[in-house]
Amino acid sequence: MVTTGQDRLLGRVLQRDGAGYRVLVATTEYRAVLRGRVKRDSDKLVAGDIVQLEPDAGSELLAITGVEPRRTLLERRVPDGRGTRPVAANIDEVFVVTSIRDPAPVPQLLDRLLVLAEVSSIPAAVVLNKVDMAPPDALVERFRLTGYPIYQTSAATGAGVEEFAEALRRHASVVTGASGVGKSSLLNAVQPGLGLRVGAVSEKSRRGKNTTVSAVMIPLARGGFLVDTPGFSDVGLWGVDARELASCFPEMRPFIGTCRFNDCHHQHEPGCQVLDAVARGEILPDRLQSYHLLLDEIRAEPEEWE
Ligand SMILES: Nc1nc2c(ncn2[C@@H]2O[C@H](COP(=O)(O)OP(=O)(O)OP(=O)(O)O)[C@@H](O)[C@H]2O)c(=O)[nH]1
Ligand SMILES: [Mg+2]
Ligand SMILES: [Zn+2]
Repeated sequence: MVTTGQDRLLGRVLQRDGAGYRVLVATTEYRAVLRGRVKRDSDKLVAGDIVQLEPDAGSELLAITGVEPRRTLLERRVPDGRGTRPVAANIDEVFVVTSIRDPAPVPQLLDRLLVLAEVSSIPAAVVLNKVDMAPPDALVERFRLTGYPIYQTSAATGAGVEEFAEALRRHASVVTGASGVGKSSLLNAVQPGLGLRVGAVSEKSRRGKNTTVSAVMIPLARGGFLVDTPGFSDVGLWGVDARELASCFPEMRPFIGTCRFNDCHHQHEPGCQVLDAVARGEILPDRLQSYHLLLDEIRAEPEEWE
């Protein structure tokens, strides 16, 4: 909640806007600019940040004089590089969105985005969009054992949009996923009149065209906030601890710590309970494969990154 404290005025950053920010105070939107000490940290402010504000003498703008500590931070990690780019702050739930077709789903990317949510300690859910184009069954099956909530939606027909909208209420959420999967379309379906730009999927490449270019937080009429993000398909996981990766796969968690070897990486070690669970059908081979790929990637990182 954004409140007026004793003599502190707090607002919520909706979006970066040129040199300033669109900031929401209660239900009124203002433009605000950084002033003084916080200016140094200016490029670090993101949608969802709660900022301290003061009237800016002689202008209609508000001055941002401080930033409240973040409850959570979703960061995009750039592959093949050390950089992280903050995407959204103070988020309660990450919705990883994929289309069933056009663009074709990339389960590996979904696993990456889910791991990213896990390492940020933010609960995640899966949204299977464009169910009007093809049956979602294979993807439903792929994520069934993870325990993540699965929403099946069509922004085109409205199917499943009500259930999705219900899940957004009362807290702050973000939609992530590749370009063209229908993130902005879904938001438009949840909140008619929003008018977010959507872009056709390229006929030639069958990929999205990066229509959304910056993260924007949208106050929802029914309560809650939703951040729309630009689609990205290159998600690195550098900096994630190899020993913690398995615990970012919820269906593996019950077996971690029960393997014969304490430092088991669940690859081909004897007495591995995770591998046994895969053999019993309690973990899908495809998810295990994702885990192995990400593990190799994390371990291949140069020392100096650690
Ligand atoms: N058939 C069908 N088309 C959809 C659906 N949702 C979105 N689309 C179409 O998919 C295309 C991409 O939609 P966007 O909402 O722009 O996708 P996005 O995920 O926001 O893409 P970026 O902003 O580039 O990350 C548009 O042509 C939409 O009309 C759906 O449920 N069914
Ligand atoms: Mg978009
Ligand atoms: Zn093991």
